[in-house]
Amino acid sequence: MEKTLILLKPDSLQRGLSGEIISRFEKKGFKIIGMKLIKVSKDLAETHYSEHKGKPFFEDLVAFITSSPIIAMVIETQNAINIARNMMGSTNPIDALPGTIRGDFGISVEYNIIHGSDSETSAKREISLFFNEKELIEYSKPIQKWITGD
Ligand code: IDP
Ligand code: MG
Repeated sequence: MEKTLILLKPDSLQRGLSGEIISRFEKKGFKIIGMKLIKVSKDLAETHYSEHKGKPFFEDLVAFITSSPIIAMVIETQNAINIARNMMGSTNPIDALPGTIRGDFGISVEYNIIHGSDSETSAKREISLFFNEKELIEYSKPIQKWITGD
């Protein structure tokens, strides 16, 4: 099963949307294997978003993600990365379709609610930035066979 890192950004918690968003992933059939509330440090924010270093929005992005707590989670299913990205919607809520998380709740590209890894390589890198092995819990859910046949 594929794993992906999801961050519920500070605006999610400030706006009381975290339960709704977690619920969408649960209902879709993802298994939550790691979850925590954290205040992201500047170092972690800069490392996590290092691909954007030098871009005009980088400093504001780091300031935003460190401004208030986030919920970090690792969720798992078949094709988890692409399915989660589709559920999130386009980066800019202007382009995000209704029915997606950003399409339903977002207005601004800076305050766009959620992060999700965009490839297998970034999922591996990002999961290891936010979680150590002991914090990821493998367990079985009997309903799994009714979701994916596994
Ligand atoms: P993603 O979050 O959909 O993967 P990325 O391109 O990786 O999008 O950008 C990371 C985050 O940086 C976005 O979620 C968004 O909050 C912010 N961002 C991206 N592009 C812009 C921009 O042009 N202006 C301001 N913020 C941006
Ligand atoms: Mg990205």
